[in-house]
Amino acid sequence: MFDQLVGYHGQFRLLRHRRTARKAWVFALLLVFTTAVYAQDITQLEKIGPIVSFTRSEKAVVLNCADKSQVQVSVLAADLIRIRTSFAKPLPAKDHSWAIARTNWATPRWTLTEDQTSILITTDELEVVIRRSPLLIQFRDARTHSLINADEQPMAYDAKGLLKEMMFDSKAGTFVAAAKRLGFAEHFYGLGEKAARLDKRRSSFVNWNSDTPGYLEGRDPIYQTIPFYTGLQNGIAYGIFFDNSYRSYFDFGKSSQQRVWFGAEGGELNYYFFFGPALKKILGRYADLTGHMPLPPLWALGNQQSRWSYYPDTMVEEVVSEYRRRDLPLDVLHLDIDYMQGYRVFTWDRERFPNPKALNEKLARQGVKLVAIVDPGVKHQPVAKSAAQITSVTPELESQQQRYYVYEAGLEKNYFQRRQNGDLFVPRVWPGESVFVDYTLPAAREWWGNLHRAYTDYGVAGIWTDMNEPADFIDQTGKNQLDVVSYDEGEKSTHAKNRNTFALLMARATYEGLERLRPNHRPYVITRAGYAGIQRYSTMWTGDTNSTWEALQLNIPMFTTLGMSGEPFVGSDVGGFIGRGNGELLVRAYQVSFLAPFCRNHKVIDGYDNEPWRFGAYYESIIRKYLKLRYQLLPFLYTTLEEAHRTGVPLFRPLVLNYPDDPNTHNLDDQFMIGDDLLVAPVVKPDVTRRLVYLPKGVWYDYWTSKKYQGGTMIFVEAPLEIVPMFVRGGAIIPTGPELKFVGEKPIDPLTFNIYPDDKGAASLTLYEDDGISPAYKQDGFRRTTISARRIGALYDVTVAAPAGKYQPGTRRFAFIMKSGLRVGRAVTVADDGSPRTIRVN
Ligand code: MIG
Repeated sequence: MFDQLVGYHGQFRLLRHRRTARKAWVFALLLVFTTAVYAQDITQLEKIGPIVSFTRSEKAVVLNCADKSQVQVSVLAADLIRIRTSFAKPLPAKDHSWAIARTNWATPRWTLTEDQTSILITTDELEVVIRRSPLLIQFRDARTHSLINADEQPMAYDAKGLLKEMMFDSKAGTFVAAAKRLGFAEHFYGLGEKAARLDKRRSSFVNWNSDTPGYLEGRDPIYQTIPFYTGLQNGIAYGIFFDNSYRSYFDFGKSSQQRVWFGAEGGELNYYFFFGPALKKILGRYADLTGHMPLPPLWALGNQQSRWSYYPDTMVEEVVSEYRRRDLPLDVLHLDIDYMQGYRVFTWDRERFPNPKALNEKLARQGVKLVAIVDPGVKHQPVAKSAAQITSVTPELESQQQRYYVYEAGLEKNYFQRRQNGDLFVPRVWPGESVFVDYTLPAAREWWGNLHRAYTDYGVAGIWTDMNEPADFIDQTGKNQLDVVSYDEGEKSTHAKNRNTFALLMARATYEGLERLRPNHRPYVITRAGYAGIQRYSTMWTGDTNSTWEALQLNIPMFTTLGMSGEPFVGSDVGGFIGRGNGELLVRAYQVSFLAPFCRNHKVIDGYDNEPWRFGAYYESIIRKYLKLRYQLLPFLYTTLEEAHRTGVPLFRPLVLNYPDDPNTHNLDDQFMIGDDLLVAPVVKPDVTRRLVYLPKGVWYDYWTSKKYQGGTMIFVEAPLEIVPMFVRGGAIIPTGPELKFVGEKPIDPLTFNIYPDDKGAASLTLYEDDGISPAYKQDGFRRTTISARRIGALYDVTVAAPAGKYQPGTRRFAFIMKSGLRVGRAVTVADDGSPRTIRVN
């Protein structure tokens, strides 16, 4: 075990060493890397030939080109067009992507017209103008005919192998690329998990899932691949999802003033074009296409605590009792890799955890749930000679010294990845020599999913999937894996295509397994790596950050960017993972994360302790205040999370999502909003106690004082360590509940509606509630209650409409309170009997 730790920390040492002693070297290296990216001069590539003929079907137009290329332009919806191109050969019959959740679209009405120069496809919302020679595609707004997005050059491919040298995997395939004109005032959002600022204009990126501990701003690629972005210019937004899992490249006007381009080292030039003009509408369509995030259990919004690693079981109990003793709320504790027998997944170390079931029952009595980490690496452990087979029905509790049941079963069924020559692929990860499952095999996914009974049988409530880039200590870049073959629906494709989707399929296996094992409980999965569509199966966190201010400054742009990329349930190790934090940093980190969907404090094995109380009572008391506030805000957070599930519009938002027409929001990434209504402007620098806050147009109220502001301007506010500046949008009603030690500790009674009127004296909310645990919400097991307030003279009438849905919350009280300026009104409390009514509030 020790040499593995050294190995892990060796990685860090190397990074640190290079940073200091060999700065010049790093610089030279960086130059090589960066030029390697920019050197993909796509203008030199072979451009697709002109159109010679086309065929039209009910859903699509297929263009036949002079060079034998084919382009399929499919109309999926009035605002969603798919472009699928095959160069110098006909489109293949196989058309499959792991990212896509929906392929059966009800074709909208559309028309096709043509003249000598162009072919025109028109839907109710879009015009697709396809020039015949050269083949150039433009997207226009069908109502105004104005241009939204245009090819800057014809789609291209590397016919002559000009880029082979520069490709990461020269055998991956043929480089394909598309180029779009760059707007003078165009801004770009999305691309998933990037260690970068919010607006991606003038930046370029690579997608290749990578284990990158201690990453700094600018490090690229990191863990995830979400090849989806939105462009916004003059209030008009469109989206492009380049659904290609090969190593891919995006350049938003970095290498040229003229163009945005994207390309990949193989696969098809296959992309989806979404038209807004609203950003929110695009995120909704993207969710329709790649899957809506299912609702996690409500307790997933609770506070979570982790470290690498809490063991033995008595230490786990100690952490929980410390939380309770200190009156800090807690719902979840994470078990990192040391609960296993020698890092063997689906086993328990009986010395450290003699009775996992009893442990879970004990924790459950205190309202705490366990989440266990599961890595993809299965220890490579040939059966010891003479060892008798484990016949126990609970092999996870037996010693695996002689035989390891997971390895044996997987090998027998031939579920492990192999190299092209048929050899088992044997990477090195935590257990030492290991093997990985080929998750493209449906039977392997099912097997893997079912293995999770080794956790659920003992009451483990969620699964944390890590190392799924997949990381390999032999070589973290993936070079050692290039000849690994996956079944891939019979295509038997190599790593070049499958690396970026590995985590997606592992998460899918896990999610579907949990669904089968506990059909009445919503699965809770957390992942580090992912590909587009990951939101269907898993929530995510941003991996191995540093305990530094620089790392904290990345939280807001990373969370908002993930939200703009179809991943609403995000968070980061609170206070940072690597190194030693301090009280001020930890408090400021909580002032960001107490409103993030995933709020988990976590720490590396040798890092200085980081639990909320570690830096003394002063800092702890501030953290307590924010954790308690998070629990009070749960009705609001959950209502907003359900919106993310239903509409694809994330909970944790950049201001540009709510105010796309306001240029002040276009690159604003030290503020965020929760839903439409709560604006938060944390301090993410040391020794700073005041800051500028931008309030968009409209009425705003200081959350702490209810002081009223007129927006459309910057204001200067005090932000001592105790205070995170927060403002509520005039027109909002924020529902809150009582303080809780954990989700479900007691009924939400009274449920308080904090009413913040707009300048016309109106405010409204549709509260969402359900049982918080079962999948019944997918049918009618929910309750939506619309509350609206309007000013009548000096008083307000608050109307509660009849609730919709079948969920019954039980008897409780509703309290209404006006927050209309410095004078906060008196709460008016009524019993909620589910009947519509109007209440007078002053
Ligand atoms: O090689 O499981 O990002 O959260 O504590 C390191 C040990 C493996 C990386 C994860 C981190 C976790 C750690 N893991």
